[in-house]
Amino acid sequence: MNVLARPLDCSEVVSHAEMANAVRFLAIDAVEQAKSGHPGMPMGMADVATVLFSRFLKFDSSDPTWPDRDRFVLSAGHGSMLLYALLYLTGYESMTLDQLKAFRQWGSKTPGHPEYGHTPGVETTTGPLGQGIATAVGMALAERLMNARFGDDLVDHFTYVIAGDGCLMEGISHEAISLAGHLGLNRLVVLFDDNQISIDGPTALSCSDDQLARFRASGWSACRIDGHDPRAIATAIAAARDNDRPSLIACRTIIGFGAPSRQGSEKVHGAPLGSDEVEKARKALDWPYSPFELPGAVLAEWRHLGARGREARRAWIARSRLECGAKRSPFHDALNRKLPCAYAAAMNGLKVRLADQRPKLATRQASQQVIGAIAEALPNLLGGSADLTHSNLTLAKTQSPVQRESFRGNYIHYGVREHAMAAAMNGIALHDGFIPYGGTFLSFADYSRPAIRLAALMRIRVIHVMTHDSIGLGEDGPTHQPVEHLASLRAIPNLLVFRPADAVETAEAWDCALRSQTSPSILCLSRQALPAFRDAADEINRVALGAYVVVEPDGPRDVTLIGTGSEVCVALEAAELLADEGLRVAVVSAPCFELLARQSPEYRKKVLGKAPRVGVEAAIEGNWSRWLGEDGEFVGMSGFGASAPASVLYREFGITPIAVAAAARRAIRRSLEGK
Ligand SMILES: Cc1ncc(C[n+]2csc(CCOP(=O)(O)OP(=O)(O)O)c2C)c(N)n1
Repeated sequence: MNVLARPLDCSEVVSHAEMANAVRFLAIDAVEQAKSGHPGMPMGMADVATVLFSRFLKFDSSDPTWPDRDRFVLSAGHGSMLLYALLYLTGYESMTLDQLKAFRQWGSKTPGHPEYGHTPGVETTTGPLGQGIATAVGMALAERLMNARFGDDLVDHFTYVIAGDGCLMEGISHEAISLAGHLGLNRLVVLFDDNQISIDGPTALSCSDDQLARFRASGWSACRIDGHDPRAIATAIAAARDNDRPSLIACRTIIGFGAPSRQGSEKVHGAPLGSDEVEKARKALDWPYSPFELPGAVLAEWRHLGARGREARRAWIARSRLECGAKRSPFHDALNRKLPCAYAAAMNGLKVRLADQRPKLATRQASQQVIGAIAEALPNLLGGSADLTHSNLTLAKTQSPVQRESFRGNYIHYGVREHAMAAAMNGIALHDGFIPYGGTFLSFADYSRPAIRLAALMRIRVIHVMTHDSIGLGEDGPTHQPVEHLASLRAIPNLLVFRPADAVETAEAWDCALRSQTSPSILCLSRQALPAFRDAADEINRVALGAYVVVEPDGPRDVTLIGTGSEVCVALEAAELLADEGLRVAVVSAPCFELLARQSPEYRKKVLGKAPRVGVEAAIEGNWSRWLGEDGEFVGMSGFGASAPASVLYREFGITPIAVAAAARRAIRRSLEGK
């Protein structure tokens, strides 16, 4: 038991039941007031949450971001009122009673599902089932990695998760528990709301898994308890904390506990109880108070609990001063999201070298050189791949694998678990201490997409290295050739999708991704070698502009050719063909549409020009029309690829300098006819 463990009875004057009922009724009343929400889960899990928060969770409500706090993840995000009630009761400043009364309303701190960055005390955004538990695996992993580097005095906390049947039914949960079991993440404790009910009715309608056997098979310890018995809950959590494996505690609960005619049924999952049933629940649970009213002693006891971690936090601050001194230390550096000076020197040195040597490289190879050049300057860079290390080229020579025997490594073999990798990277970024990047093929971005979307929503720095970014990968064929992926990823708000065209651009794209503290990034990289066209005579990061002019003709432009990634060199060759005919052709490289959209209208006009435009990208057209305008032409894919050598595919699908030149002539002709 840790120093925060408490005796079983909450206090002399307030019983466990009263403490738990405070949570229950705040949830009931808020859902009732909002006329929408999910009362069943908070009512069912109030006992478990009360025991966790009152006896085990290490936190200080006055400092929601204290680095050594325990992390609490409500994976069953629909039960958000459970979390909001706890934040209010334990005294988080921003969570007032008025916020609970404004549950699910515009501008409130109490949105329908918990949102990271919106509500202090919410560790991660949840709602899409299964994401929370997988994100928590990343948090628990980050804790072990930080602990291995900085020791128990600075890093020594648990990650607790409340997950429901839905979370465990989702496929991502399996990838996540398998990874956690493999790595032996013993600081991870999952409290499973084992109420056997989901929206359609009893889980028996659709699921007959033996969850305990399933978790045990993945290397977890697992037990089942009565989720309404505080002693059983406390005993199980204490045992879980004392375990050398991650732990599942299946808490058998009654959904909607206390609502006499609805408890135990799906009817209480996602709708207000209604005033009659609320009255009955008040009688059944002996809670004779009006909506949002709390007995003073109960609130006082909860507030006392919310401040109980203050001592532990102060002791931690004292220890960290002793360990690290007042000045900067590696520990502070790890938590500081800014990049160290040594990084800028390493990155600039590489750019100069690449510009001098002008190597013909696949951009995945260029990326490997980037990682190699910056890894030592960025000790908190944490690499990995979903079993494609040798294709993604994500491993630097100086990196070593993370293993359950040693968390001192800095490269994670995520296994063939793209979705869990993406969610774990979210958890690692949320935990703080590391900049996670992970590799897979671009065509498998769809496997990771729900977690990528959450990273964008949460505004966190996570870097996806997605190689084999077009038909240019060749013989593996259409299953592996992304065509719609660029467009679909570009559709996610706040996601930076980079498609660098040569080695210098690849370095610049990495630089942008590392500096983007509030956006996740996807680096889309080629399998095939690409010629260098950039010299880096100056230190300006041109990729950061989103698009820039590579070739500007003398005199007014007749046409502007815009390419991304491997098709910039197609545009450059097309420009030569057209120039031979006396046309004045500009070529623009557009490695990041999102960053281009953030530039001033003047800059965009200057780059895109007034002349007709032709876009070229070995992918479907998607949202290119924004850059090409009404009169523009697009040269790319209109369906799936095929299995053949890359050069044959480019020829057969008509993504060639000749095709681009022909499109340019058409665009010029049309524009002349229109004048
Ligand atoms: C990925 C995903 N699919 C579907 C939903 C919609 N949904 C929300 S809760 C829920 C049922 C979850 O059941 P369970 O975890 O047992 O929650 P409980 O009924 O116990 O509250 C569903 C299908 C969702 N939020 N996320």
